[in-house]
Amino acid sequence: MNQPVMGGVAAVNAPASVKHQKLINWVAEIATLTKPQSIYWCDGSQEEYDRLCQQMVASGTMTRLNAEKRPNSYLACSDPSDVARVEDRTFMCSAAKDQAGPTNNWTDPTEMRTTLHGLFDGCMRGRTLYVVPFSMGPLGSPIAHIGVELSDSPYVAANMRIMTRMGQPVLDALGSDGEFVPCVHSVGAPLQAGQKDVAWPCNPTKYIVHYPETREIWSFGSGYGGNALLGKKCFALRIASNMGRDEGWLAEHMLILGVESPAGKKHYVAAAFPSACGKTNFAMLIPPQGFDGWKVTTIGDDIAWIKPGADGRLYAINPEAGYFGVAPGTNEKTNFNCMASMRSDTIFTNVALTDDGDVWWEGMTKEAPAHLIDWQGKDWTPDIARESGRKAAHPNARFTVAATQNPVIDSAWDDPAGVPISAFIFGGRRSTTVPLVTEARNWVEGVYMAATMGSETTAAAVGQQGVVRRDPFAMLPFAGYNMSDYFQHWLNMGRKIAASPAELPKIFCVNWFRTDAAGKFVWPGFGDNMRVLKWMLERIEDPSGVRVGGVDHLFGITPRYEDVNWDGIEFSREQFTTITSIDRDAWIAELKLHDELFDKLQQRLPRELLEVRAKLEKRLMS
Ligand code: O2Y
Ligand code: MN
Repeated sequence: MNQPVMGGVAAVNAPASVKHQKLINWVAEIATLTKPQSIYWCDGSQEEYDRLCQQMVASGTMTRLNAEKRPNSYLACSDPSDVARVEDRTFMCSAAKDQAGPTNNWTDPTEMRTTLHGLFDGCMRGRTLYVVPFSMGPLGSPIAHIGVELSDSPYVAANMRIMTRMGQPVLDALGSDGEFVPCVHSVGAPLQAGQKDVAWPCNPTKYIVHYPETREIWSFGSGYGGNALLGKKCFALRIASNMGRDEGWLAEHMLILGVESPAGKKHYVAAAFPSACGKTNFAMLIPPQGFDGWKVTTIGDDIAWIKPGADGRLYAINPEAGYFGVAPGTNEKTNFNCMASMRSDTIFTNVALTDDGDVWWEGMTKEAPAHLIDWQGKDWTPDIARESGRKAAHPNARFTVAATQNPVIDSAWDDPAGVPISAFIFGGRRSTTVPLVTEARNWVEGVYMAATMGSETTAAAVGQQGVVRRDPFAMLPFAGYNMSDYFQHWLNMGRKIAASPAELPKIFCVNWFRTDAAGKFVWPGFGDNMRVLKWMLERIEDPSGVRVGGVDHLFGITPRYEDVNWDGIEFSREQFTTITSIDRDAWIAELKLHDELFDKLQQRLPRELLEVRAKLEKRLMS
């Protein structure tokens, strides 16, 4: 229930069940600064979610989709200026600049607090402040952590209910003195008395700010995705990576999947890929023909929190409870399970509306509908698209859907203990140079592979296309502290596991994107990635390579043609050579690119990685 304004400041009026005085005081403090019209504490119920969505339909923020086509689903279209994460406006405000390191934007925290105080003063006027208590990970899990987001956006409150465990159970878990990460969010669009609201309020001035020492997040000006749903990139990666470094665990930009053989042998792997490399597709992979009895199941599609267990092994949870995936390109062939997940109870953002009240995006069907309303509310036809190049859906259009709607959700996805990780996979988009799959010879060489990971830029990103950018561990925009120290943390974690009775997880590097002389992808990808996964699993089960072999080359071990299962596909030895060969000249050039990254990171770079670099060069030159 909204609370009345008292003496110019909205009454905090926390529910009687809230016993956490520090939380109540903090809500009062932020309300005094931001001056909302009312304060609403979210309980996370279905009734509340339905009510918020109905309110947004009435205000024009959302359109309810045809209940027969897409039950209980909505379309929200953002302001055209507010469509993606704003990396250049994202700051890690550590006390010292070198704590943030050369890959993060940094501003002195005192200076930033002054700037933000000015922006947040009165920024929620005329709006409701939603108190959104959320848990990243199963409530009560030793791997999970709690946050509270104060936001003036009902779109954020509704999305947070899908993306996290949100509401009253979290307040109950907090009790009177539980720890939480405070997250303050405003769209930065106060309303004067009588002023009519717009469908998607936001502000051209944007700040996504993290204070790593005090574990705080402040976000101003955007209502979109990673900028506004603060549990995701801001907490689960940037702040959590700081927590992980200090407490001895890992917060990673990784999907987690389970893979089970017909004999019932099951392993979990965590995989890191930069954007536009098919992470959600890999997390929901359907094994191809010839793999009868093999099962792939999803724990998570984007983020992994990984802590050492009492037995020394690494245990992972998906801190999220939903998927905020890219819609364009998703279809029944590329990701059947994802399409099945969003048949109902989904919030779509920036896709197109069909004439019969459903949604559509580029790549959803072979043929586009004859008429649509595009994501900017304009008429769209295939002819208009041909003439103007205008897309029906924004390339970064999204769906928000609960993980429980995924038909291949793993039975342990919500297990507070997490799942044991047998291997890490790192991948990028490379048309040349990097083989289909390589197993690292040891942990340090695996960390080197991940640290020097590169990916070719695509049309999805601003700037030149086809240029190789380094994206260490796929964490370039998300590592919340100095990247060199992050590498050191991975090396330290390996040392710790090696000193325990547990087996070190294997590390693999993959590249689904090698092309032939005509520039065409050689590897079919999607479900056929199962062939690579199977080889990895066999290597995990048989580390000495007695039963399943490979060739030892410059930077690791790659399967021979006969080491891969080719049932159900025609894929020649020559094709296999095209995607696994090591070109000496290309690798000499590649090492120079590694040097560019290392030069940027300079003196804090771990010595072990420079030693691997030197060894690689020696092998190349011999
Ligand atoms: O544009 C946004 O705000 C979404 S970014 C995102 C969303 C889901 C999963 N991954 C990402 C990403 O940028 O890595
Ligand atoms: Mn991501």
